[in-house]
Amino acid sequence: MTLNLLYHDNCFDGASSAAVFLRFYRDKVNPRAEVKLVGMAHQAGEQFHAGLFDAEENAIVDFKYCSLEQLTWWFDHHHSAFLTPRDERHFREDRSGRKFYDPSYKSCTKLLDTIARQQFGFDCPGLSELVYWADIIDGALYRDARTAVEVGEPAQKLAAVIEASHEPDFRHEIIRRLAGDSLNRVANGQDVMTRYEPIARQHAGNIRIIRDACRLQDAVLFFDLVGTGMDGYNKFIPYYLHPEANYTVSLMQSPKRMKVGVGWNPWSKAERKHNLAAICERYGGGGHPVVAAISFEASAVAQARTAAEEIVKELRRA
Ligand SMILES: [Mn+2]
Repeated sequence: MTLNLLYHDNCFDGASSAAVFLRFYRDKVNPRAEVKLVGMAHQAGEQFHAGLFDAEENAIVDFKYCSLEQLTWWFDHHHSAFLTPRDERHFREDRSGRKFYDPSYKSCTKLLDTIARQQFGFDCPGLSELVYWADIIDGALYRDARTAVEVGEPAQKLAAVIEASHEPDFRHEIIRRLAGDSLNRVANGQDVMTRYEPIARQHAGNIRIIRDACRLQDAVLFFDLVGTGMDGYNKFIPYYLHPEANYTVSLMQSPKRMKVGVGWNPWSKAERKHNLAAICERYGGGGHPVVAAISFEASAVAQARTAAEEIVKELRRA
């Protein structure tokens, strides 16, 4: 019996969802399943190819829906879960009882754990810490920006390691460990801590780069990171530097893509008037109402910059 488990890669909620699903599947469906883990990244153009679904069972967690018949399990909470209206129709018509979507959840991990518990009698107290932290981290439920940026908790350090990791085998190993061991033991592991050290140094550098690059106007913070070599950052840094900002828009370049990131300050006292996922969907991107992104081809710097500038203007009008 084989299972392909596709999950949102380089994301703590994605890894946690994969770990909870793995445990659930082994406990409630098939303890002897041979499981292949496949990390999925958002990209411009075609998202799925048939080879991803070549096992007897194929599951996707914390990632977009796919209407291929080979998909047998699906759990997601992203606002932009469907690539096309046809995909959404396909999901609404599904009667398998194994595909679940609820964008009101802060994390896919919590959604999965809740449904597995209520509908499949799954009960694994050993995972409760992981579910708790996935919800805090993916839902940005920190007390304040300082707590989010200081990265004091082992779970936050593990999240930073997963987000920055370029080692798929290591990420898979972490998921398999999280499925069977305590979050704290996994997060405090020597191999996680060793990988966190350079990330902590880079994090400190990122704070300086963003401080220098950002421009605040009408409570919208914009920063262009093209040319800085930075292709990722702790998304709370902007609000730590500028608590008075309501929105941030950033532009980043990595070897694989240009990315426009858009976020709402989770500690803002103002009323949010925009759905950021809906704004990004207009440019082929997506995400959640409070944090969303658009991917462009790596060479499309001008196109991405134009989109970022348009979004900044739109948010400033609020
Ligand atoms: Mn998620």
